Amino acid sequence: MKSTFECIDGHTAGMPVRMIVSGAPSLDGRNQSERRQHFMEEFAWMRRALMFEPRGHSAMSGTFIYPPSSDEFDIGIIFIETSGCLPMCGHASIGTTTFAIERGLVTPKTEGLLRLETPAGRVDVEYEKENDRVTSVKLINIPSFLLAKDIEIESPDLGALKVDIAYGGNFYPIIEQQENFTDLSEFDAPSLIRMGIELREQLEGVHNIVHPLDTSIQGLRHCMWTGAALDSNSDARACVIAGEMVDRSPCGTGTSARLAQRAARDLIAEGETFVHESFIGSKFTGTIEGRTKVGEYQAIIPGVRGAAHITGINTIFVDSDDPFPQGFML
Ligand code: PYC
Repeated sequence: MKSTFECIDGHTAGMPVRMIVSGAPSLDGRNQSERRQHFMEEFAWMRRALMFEPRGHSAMSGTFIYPPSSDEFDIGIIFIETSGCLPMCGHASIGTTTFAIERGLVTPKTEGLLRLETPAGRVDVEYEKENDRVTSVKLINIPSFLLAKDIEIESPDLGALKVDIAYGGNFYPIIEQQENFTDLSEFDAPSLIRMGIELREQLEGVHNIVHPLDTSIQGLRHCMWTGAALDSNSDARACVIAGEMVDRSPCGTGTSARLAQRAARDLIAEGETFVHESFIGSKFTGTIEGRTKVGEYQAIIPGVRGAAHITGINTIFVDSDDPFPQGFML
């Protein structure tokens, strides 16, 4: 038996996006959140086949696109990563919007605005075009909030640390520069990954990390180490550990979480920008688009602007004769 997937490959700020345009499984559910549950229960093999080696690699990330569940949206999305199915992914939303518009795969109701139905909720995406090229994309992300601040934790490598946890579509422990962690630039990527995984496990043991309005969103799959920007025009740098790899982009949901954290700490206001650099120096520009509440939490509506590029068209086969139909990870 052979399955065939037509894909558009590209990247957002250096982070891969593989948008699968044919071969998506039919999913049960009244919305993308329920469809995500069905996908995770029955189609994990498909995610592994398309993300893992030899068809993907340890930092691969992608999306399936679906007709939306109502007129309120233009397109439905399921996010797939090497680490699982995220409720929301910012860099993949920027990439998917760019690729779908450039390739004419979706006709938005309003030119310049694509309304995404993601498992975490509605995400409006404003895009700018020059001829056929989408040059800039701004996500108006889901309400984001600071869940907990100044959690004291003992890192086996670094000693005593203070950590905030914020939500921006996923939950992020954020380690700002402090006495025992002066800058992410002092560590290599493997050390940041190892320490990030350790810290996540420790925090999950001491803190209940659940979205107040959607209990299907819980736990920590990410971690954000911070540092001084490389470029004097940027505000700060972050190394986001997603699953077991480093996000090459500044991370859309991570940038949203950091904006929520900074807003809660009165470090940014509406009308100001926050230029966030990734581990490799690529950039997203964050803004505060509005304020709201999520359950008991004061929240913001984050804006995240970035750009994406198509690198190729890929037809992927998954053949049952292949010794690695579900791929592998080292
Ligand atoms: O951009 O939101 C994001 C993201 C999540 C994991 C990797 N990138």
